[in-house]
Amino acid sequence: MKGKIVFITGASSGIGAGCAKRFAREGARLILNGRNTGKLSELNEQLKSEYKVDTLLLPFDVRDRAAAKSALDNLPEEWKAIDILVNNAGLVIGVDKEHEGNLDEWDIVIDTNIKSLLAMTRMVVPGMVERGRGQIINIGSIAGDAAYPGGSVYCATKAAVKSLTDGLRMDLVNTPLRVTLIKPGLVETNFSVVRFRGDKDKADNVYKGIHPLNGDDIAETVYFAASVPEYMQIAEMLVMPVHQASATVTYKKN
Ligand code: NDP
Ligand code: 8X3
Repeated sequence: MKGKIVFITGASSGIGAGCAKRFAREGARLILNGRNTGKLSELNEQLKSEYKVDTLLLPFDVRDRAAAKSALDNLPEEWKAIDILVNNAGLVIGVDKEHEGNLDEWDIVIDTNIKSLLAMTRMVVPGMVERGRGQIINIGSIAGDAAYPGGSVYCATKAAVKSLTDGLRMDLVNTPLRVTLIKPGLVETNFSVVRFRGDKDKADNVYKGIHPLNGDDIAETVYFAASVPEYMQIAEMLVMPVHQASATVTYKKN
């Protein structure tokens, strides 16, 4: 892993930040994306002091195609040969019923989780094909396996991530590139705070009575998928807390 260039979208928080730390520990070089430049800088300082890692902060909104293209086209020469793309930036807003929710909020969710992931893939993967090496690791979700009430749009976006991942793996089958889908279950990050539009109590309630995973746990699985021998391809991993069996079946102690 030493010296490999890993590009992580949504690295300013949760799973993305966990991935940054995990790859930093192994001496990778990191391109870190997110919108919140304050949080990215904080993470960067931590990475520099703990792991003496080589980093490049690339703050842009992944939905902004022009900003993304400009950032990637203008990468300094020594950062261009991206080895691993972690398509992690994603979110959901609300738990509204499909016939009652806010279309503008759902545009944000669909644009971030599907269209931006596709755009990043389209912009980064051709270079990997040219160089004859690379891996794309998409962060899907258990929510992509089956819809649940109040989650249909988010679930649909993560089902789309599964299809995009499977299709890409097929399209790249005659290349040395690897394509991985990680599907986390309950992970305590900022995800639920965003889902409940900043209501921390409601967000905390999601994880009451159960020991959820954290961003570092998922980072471990991402790193595992990246570190197996090159002839081996981890296609898909579903990762849950012990007391979770599906998106809707959990055992919570009072
Ligand atoms: P967090 O809210 O902690 O992190 C989300 C990250 O995505 C942040 O770094 C945020 O950065 C970034 N992001 C969101 N929108 C944009 C954007 N438009 N442009 C650039 N970056 C963006 O949540 P998680 O770490 O939990 O979420 C990471 C991924 O994991 C998501 O795809 C989510 O769907 C998925 N997931 C999460 C689960 C969970 O239970 N937590 C379970 C299954 C999957 P910033 O705000 O700085 O832009
Ligand atoms: C997030 C997990 O169960 O809230 O992807 O949909 S869940």
